[in-house]
Amino acid sequence: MPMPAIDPSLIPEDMRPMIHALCATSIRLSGIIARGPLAGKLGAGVGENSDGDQQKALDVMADEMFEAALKGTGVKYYASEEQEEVLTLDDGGRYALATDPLDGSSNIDVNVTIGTIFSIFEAADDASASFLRPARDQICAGYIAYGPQTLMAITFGSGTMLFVLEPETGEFVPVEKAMKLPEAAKEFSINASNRRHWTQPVLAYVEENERGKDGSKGKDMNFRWVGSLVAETHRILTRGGTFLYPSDARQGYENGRLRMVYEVAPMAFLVEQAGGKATDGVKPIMDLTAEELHERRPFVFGSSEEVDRIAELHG
Ligand code: AFP
Repeated sequence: MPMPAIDPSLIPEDMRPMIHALCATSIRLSGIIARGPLAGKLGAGVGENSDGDQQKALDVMADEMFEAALKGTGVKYYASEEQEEVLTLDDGGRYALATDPLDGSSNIDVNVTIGTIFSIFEAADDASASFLRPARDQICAGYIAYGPQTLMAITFGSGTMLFVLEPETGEFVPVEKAMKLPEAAKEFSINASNRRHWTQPVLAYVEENERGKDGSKGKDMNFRWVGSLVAETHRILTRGGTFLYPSDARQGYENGRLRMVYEVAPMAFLVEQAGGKATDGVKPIMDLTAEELHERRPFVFGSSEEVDRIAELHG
């Protein structure tokens, strides 16, 4: 598989095998996903992950594919939503990679965009020290979206780049060298079925948006909820907006639903690198440190004006 068409000067020399393995595997995965039911029962429940979430066949398949492909590419520690413990792939490796290999799995059987999310650190002395550290220590983060296009957004800390898979050649072609997340939003995203469980500041923000021009917002806002973090993030990076998966009063949702290490932190890095903001409602995600590998974290991100307003409402 040819190297993705990415400006080599943007990738530290010895990160290339790892990035190539991620690209090559995601291209294979894209082909499987595009076949849907012709590739088998990809959305069938096959077990539970560390947190009791149901695992789908494609979750497990994707995890196995990435784990196998990353061996020998410089990855010392591999952490996955689908595996309780961190794996040591190469003792002499330089990097620690955390991934949600298949995000949005409730959408597998209904042909809605799903994705892979990854976060990369320099490996520390042990597995815990490699991942349980400030999100600002990340040296790379990205997602691959399996949708009408297969595309990859990636940052090495010098802006968020966007690549689109050219199916004819099997290469990721660069289309944006520095994505810019618009400061103003016209859309907001939250799972509205949880309204009765929200905290007061979240409810106040949503109601402000719903009142639109008739209220203090002074403009109407549109509403979107895909149920796939990668799809929402890509839309917001592209045309602005706000995403909220806050803590709520449901059992187990004291810290929302999204996982700090391999969902929240990498998306926060990509968003900040594109000029947006990402918080836990108040504090910048990039300043926060995970205490446990699979911990959840309330997550708000998007257009800076909106993220600031949400922090203001939290007083
Ligand atoms: P699944 O991978 O279990 O479908 O979860 C997807 C996700 O983590 C994230 O991609 C969505 O934004 C969020 O969950 C949707 O959560 P709700 O189903 O509670 O709306």
